[in-house]
Amino acid sequence: MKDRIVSAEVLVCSPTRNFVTLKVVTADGVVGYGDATLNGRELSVASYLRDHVAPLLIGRDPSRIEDTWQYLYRGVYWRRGPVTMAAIGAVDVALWDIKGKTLGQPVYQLLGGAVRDRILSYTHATGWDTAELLDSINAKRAIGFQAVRAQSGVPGLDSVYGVHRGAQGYEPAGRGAYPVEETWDTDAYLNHVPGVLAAVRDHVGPELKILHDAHHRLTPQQAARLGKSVEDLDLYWLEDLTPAEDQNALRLVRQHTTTPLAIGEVFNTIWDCHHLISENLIDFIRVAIVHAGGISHVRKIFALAEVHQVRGGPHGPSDVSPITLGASVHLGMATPNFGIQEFMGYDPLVDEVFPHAWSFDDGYLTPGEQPGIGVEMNEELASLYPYEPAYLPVARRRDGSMTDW
Ligand code: EZ4
Ligand code: CO
Repeated sequence: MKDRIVSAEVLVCSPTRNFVTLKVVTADGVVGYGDATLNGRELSVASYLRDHVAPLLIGRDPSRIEDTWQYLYRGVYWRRGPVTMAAIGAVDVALWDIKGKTLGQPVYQLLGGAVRDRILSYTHATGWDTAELLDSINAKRAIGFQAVRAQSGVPGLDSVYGVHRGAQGYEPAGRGAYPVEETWDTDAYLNHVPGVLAAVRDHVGPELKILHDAHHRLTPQQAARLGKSVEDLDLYWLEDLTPAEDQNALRLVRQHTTTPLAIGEVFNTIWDCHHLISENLIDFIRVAIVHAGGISHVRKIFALAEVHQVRGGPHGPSDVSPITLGASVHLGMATPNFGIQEFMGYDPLVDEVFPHAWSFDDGYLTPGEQPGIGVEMNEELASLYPYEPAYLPVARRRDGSMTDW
């Protein structure tokens, strides 16, 4: 007899930061986990799942992954958007996890099997000044990374995206009832950052892959100027140069520079990026498995990208759970045009709450051979860390007007 879903439960926990997890259980006792974390808006996805999706899952055949995706996407009328798509993403990953466990296979095998032995990954290096940034890069290289995202402070600004405060590693979300307000000055940033990236290239030599994230803060003209000014540094990519809503913004940038462009961590569907991909306006598409509808949908985005020589470079910050990272690594193993996986790393407590078969070694990630996604949840430990309100910062220009964070 066909197995049936008998429960779908939403687990919200905050082991150093908030995570939303969907736990799906079948009549045969198979448990699948999906990540539904949407940084700073966690409870909205928890409610969407708990109040509107979980009841519809009960009694469904868990093997019908694509049909369930279509049911939750097309069956709602109100399509797309980060909340809806993170909820669908969580269901999708939980069902792939169940399928893998039911068939006794790691998910990458079900996606067609390995096309590579391991997944190249990059991590974040950060410093308030160039000397500190170079130390941070040295430390990341010492643990094996061959690709590093370099972010530095900007003279005259007290907080800058991607740069840590105090002794802790960088974590953009801050606990508390209100978002932190930061002051941002794009001119100061543009005057400073090309010199920093040049110093980084000079320090590391030609081999290390260097990436940089402008976090949606530039106009197309400013972005084109930045791309041009760092062209000789042979960056692996410049990320999120312009706000991501405007799919035409990168055309001007493209016309002026050969620096590779990456975008898409805030995209939810293939409809957010099909133009960028099919018009060859980007080199890397950065959708996260959780925020773009799960493995089933991101697989389609990557397939479209393959036609246009665009590579996958999924988002992998600390705010997507180890379940999403595992799902991303499985998909990467089976995707010919996969480029690189962001791997910010997790607090040891997060690794303990989500014990995982995936592992990092010598700059590469591998999914492990555990059936399913290979990430479980220590629910008892998680329950000791209840949800805490936390927000990403907001940014204002020097004149007080709001700008993109
Ligand atoms: O700011 O995940 O490339 N990585 C990033 C991240 C994002 C956060 C937002 O939740 O841009 O650090
Ligand atoms: Co980014």
